[in-house]
Amino acid sequence: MPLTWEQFYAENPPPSDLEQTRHKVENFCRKHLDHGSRIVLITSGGTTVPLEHHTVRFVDNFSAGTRGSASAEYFLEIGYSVIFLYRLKSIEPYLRHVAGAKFLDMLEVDESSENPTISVKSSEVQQILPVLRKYKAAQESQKFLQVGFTTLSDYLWLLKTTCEFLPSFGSRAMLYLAAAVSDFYVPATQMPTHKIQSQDGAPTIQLDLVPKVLQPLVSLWVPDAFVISFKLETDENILIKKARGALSKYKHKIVLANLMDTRRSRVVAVTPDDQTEIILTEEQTQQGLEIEKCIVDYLKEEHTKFIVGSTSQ
Ligand code: PAZ
Repeated sequence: MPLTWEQFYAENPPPSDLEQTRHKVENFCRKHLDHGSRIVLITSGGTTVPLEHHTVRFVDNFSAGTRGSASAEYFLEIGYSVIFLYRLKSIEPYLRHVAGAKFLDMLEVDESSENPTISVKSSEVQQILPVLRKYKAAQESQKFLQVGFTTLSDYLWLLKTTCEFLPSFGSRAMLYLAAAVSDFYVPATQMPTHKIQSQDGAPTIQLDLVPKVLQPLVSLWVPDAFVISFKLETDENILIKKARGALSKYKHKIVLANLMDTRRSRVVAVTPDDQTEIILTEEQTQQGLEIEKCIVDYLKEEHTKFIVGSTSQ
């Protein structure tokens, strides 16, 4: 029998710094509530499932955090306050444009004086400047809060904790659940304390089902919010059926359905009585447009209708 979500939280301890994070999220939400702004909680990247308490090995998934980090930039651009719940060391907003070894190639050193100076090569300024401007604007607006996780259990604790502060935004809160969250895990009670030893032979690892926290999230934690989940599949034949199944089970607003191979160019927004294809053409990609911009523009409109509908009731 899979655990209920309550049992999962009872059996898996929170991250050690949960209270500090709770404090940060509370302050952030309080600050932006005053200004009546919309807020979005974005989850991004994949969770790990440790195989040992002193973790050397873990089960991971492919998600790089591109969807979440690009979307965060676009939500900030249109005025949302953004809580970015992301897998540590996955792709981050703004940094994603300059990450990697190429960044060092963009710099030059002047060692002609006693105090060497470092500057951006003039040939690179046009690439860095727009990103830097957007990053600085996000920092100055103080509308961007990053909260990091690594394991599945930390993710679920941080998600629940963040949700404590969203109900005061009512329908102005959006949840954009793009993280790839493991469906399976090794319960703490069945995990060895120390590194699994090869001399003991090939291990048999039994994975249990993770309870679906989308259910309490929608019905209990943030009942008035505009909740969007993602559905990833590799088989086109089951994609929309699975998205519809999730909508009817959890009763949230939209499932953004995508296939792994085409996720950068096609997402289907499935609602209870409709579906809208969001497609990026080859030409648009070449012009530098990202599908996340189209997704965020679409969601902004849908969120507006939702807020209007909620306040007129
Ligand atoms: O992080 P990424 O850009 O590499 O991938 C994004 C994604 C495919 C993880 C996301 O669009 C998604 O579908 N998330 C939900 C996955 C799921 O079905 O649990």
